[in-house]
Amino acid sequence: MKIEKYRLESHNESLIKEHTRRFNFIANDVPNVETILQKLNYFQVAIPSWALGTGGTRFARFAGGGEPRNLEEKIEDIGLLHALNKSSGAISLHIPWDIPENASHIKTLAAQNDLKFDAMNSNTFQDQPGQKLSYKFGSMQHVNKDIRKQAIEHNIQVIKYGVDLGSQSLTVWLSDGSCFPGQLNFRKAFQNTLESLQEVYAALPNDWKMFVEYKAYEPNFYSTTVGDWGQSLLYANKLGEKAYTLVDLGHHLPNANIEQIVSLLLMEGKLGGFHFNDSKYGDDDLTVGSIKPYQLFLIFNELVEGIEIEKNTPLGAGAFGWMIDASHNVKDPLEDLLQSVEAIMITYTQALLVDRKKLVDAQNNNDVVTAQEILQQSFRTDVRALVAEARLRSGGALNPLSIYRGEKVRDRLIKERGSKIIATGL
Ligand SMILES: [Mn+2]
Repeated sequence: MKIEKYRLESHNESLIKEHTRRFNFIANDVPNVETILQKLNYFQVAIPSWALGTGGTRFARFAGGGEPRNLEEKIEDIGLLHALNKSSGAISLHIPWDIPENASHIKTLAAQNDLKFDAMNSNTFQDQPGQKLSYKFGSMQHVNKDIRKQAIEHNIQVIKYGVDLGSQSLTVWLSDGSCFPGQLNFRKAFQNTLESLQEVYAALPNDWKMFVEYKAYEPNFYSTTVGDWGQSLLYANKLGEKAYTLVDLGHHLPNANIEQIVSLLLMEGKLGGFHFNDSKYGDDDLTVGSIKPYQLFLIFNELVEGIEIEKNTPLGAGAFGWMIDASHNVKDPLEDLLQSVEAIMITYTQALLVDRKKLVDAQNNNDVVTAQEILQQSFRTDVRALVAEARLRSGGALNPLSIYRGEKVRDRLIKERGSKIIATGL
């Protein structure tokens, strides 16, 4: 479904007076407002095709109704989000949950919704119906060469789907590892995985990137074969210049200093992209910015410094894969995605406000207090009106969540698609 243009305009009209007052207030305080608005305009976050349905837990899944029944409807849902927030103009496909049977049709539909194809995601962490060999004991690390071959061929197939759609990157996340000491040989598992990744890497088109995503634990609870950023970086360095490390915010051990990891990966030119989510305990996949907004700010602060300042490239220039990777069982997934994208845009804006020159001076003078004040000054600035202004100028909604509810989008989707639909995904 679509929200009619005149409904969007009347929504904006109803809020414009209050918005203008708030925007003028903050705009007076912020140098380079126009540059910031342009950068916000440029920055797009991909929505994964599995995030449009209600997420499950190990125990149950409570579908919310009106979930997309196929890839076409998933694209329509993301198109709706993008029409409202103008910042989610990309889709990241998961294979085999969302195989594009007719690539040119899917490509056209995406273009009609102003969406690009971000990274393709392979899946060797599940057995699919009719699959010959099982991934129960791993995929690329497996002791059986035929199983490794099956995993390699799957990834090459995913690249082919991506080429047809105009995607330019492959994200490989492996659940490979072990649950008990002695179950596997760490070095053999690493070597097998490396050799498998090398074969996939060899099949990458020249203009493609490979993202190697790491995760500390789960579903394996003793060891993970791509367990942290060090291991991912080892693989990426051994693979070659088209291979990068991908950071998923939920994939670290508790209290890891993710901003420092980001900073060093950028220094090495090996940060490929990001999966945004938030967590309290583990890989909780909660809404971005809902638990640790200051951590998110510190990460964006490193991204802005390492990319915009050092390389003089806006974050949104297309060199990195930015994606939401969250999943919920208690929220309307579309509302959650609106919240997540909003949190990202707010945090990016706050990071743009950091007075870099003053920060460097404070660091060089060992002025710890001033350094902290500079960061917190930006983090504590209410930039919501700047984000809303950027959205307004791009033709989006002043308040996406409010118009989404006002237009009763979920009720309309349930009416159109039914209440018992379960979208493909976990
Ligand atoms: Mn992820």
